[in-house]
Amino acid sequence: MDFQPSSSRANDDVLIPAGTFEMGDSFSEGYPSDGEQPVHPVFLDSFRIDVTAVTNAQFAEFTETTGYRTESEIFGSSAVFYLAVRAHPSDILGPAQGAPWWFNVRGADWAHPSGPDSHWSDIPDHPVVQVSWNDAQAYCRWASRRLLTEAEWEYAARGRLHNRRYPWGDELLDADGHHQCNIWQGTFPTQNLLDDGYLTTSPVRSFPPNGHGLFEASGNVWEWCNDWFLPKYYRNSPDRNPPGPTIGEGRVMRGGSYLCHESYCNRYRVAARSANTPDSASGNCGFRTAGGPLA
Ligand SMILES: [Ca+2]
Repeated sequence: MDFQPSSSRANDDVLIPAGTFEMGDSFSEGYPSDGEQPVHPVFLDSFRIDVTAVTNAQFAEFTETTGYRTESEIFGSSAVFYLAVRAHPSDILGPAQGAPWWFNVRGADWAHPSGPDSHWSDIPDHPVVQVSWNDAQAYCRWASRRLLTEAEWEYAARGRLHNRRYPWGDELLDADGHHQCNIWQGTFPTQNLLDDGYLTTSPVRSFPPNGHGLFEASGNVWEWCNDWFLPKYYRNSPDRNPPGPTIGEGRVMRGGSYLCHESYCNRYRVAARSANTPDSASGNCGFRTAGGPLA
């Protein structure tokens, strides 16, 4: 299901026209602690958005041009899903506390996304992962781009649809039974049936685009947004170009990943929210960029 060849240069992007949408979970399916409600109208000025997440090839151009070292490279290790690890056993430093399906792997970084025995050049058209929010900001500065606000992300991901569950509608499968995004099928985290074809990342443009032409807005990898994360933000956020809270501990992540499953993390829905600290990186989080002034 490859729709177009992906570019190793600057991303293709599309203009999202100004408009108003209903932001939030109108199905009451989110985890209450995530703060997906109340649903509230938001007006946004127009902006541009990448049609795909930033790829390994694009991130490689950034690091080769600038010499930039990501935070995982400086730390010397990063989080890899246990079934994806490609490393000598001595480089597996142990499971993450509270999430034993994540192994902290020495030598895992954006260029070695599954550990030292993996390399980005084998998967140049996959989204870059093992990048922190700070790394994503560094890329954006180099590319004269910026991260999306959380409201921009949701507005674009909805693809001209209103109050729907996913970027393409309300059902996970299309009329022919095909998967529309890369998530987890089976029993998390032990058995992945691979019905959608992928255990971990898929190439960008592997699944049909939404109504704005955005690929993989749902599933595949989480995408960093610019905002601080505050679960109660929707209760009194601005109704025009909300910039996110002024303070926080984590930065917003959107879209869910190949590890999402209804039983464990149903955050592949378009209203779903999550966050991580800005220096964190993992094998299932990347980003896409925006153009135009930040709200
Ligand atoms: Ca999958």
